[in-house]
Amino acid sequence: MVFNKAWLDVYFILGSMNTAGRDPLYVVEQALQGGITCLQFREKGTGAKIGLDKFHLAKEMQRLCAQYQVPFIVNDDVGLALAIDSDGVHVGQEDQSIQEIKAIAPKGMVVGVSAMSVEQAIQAKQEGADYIGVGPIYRTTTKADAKEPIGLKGISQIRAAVGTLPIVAIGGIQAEHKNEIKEAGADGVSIISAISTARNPQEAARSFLS
Ligand code: 3NM
Repeated sequence: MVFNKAWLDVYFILGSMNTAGRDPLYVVEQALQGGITCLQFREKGTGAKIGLDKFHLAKEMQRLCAQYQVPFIVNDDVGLALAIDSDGVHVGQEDQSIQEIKAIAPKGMVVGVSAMSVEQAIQAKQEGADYIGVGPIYRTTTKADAKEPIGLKGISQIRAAVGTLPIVAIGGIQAEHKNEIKEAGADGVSIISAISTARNPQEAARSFLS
């Protein structure tokens, strides 16, 4: 799958701890049926799967995504991304550098990076990130160590600094926020809880479509 910023439109992120006790594959399939444009597997925090369990869950999610022709991205775990040949890998500021990843990843593998400031965004662009995830836009309780929200102003400032580099916004995002976020300069929205804990994840995913 060739990267296109349309991937970022409704970018759903999920780990097995984010599903309000439900089977993550059930939630993923619901979200796929609701029209998400990308899935990121983010298996982090207390109780997160590791080793073979993590590998198998990733493979199952990847299989579902392939069925719906939706790109599949692995958070942080470059080894896992390479092992299953995911469409992409997303890393934070504390993870492996973009150059290191690009040096070992297959040519078409997308590399996304989190950026919380204009400086980090510019650096990610210079290092060759294919897209950046910027946030948190609003307050969120999903990520324990989330920083102060950067708001819509933060998005506009980063957009002005990085030109056409694809941007996806993250943090506390609900469907009604999408328009203002896109107007501020993002190409799409990343969501965890508004879809993953929704009573009906399919409807919740659909509510994010333009
Ligand atoms: N990263 P929700 S905020 C994974 O600011 C993540 O970099 C963030 O979850 C950042 O949609 C966040 O439930 C959590 O708020 C997003």
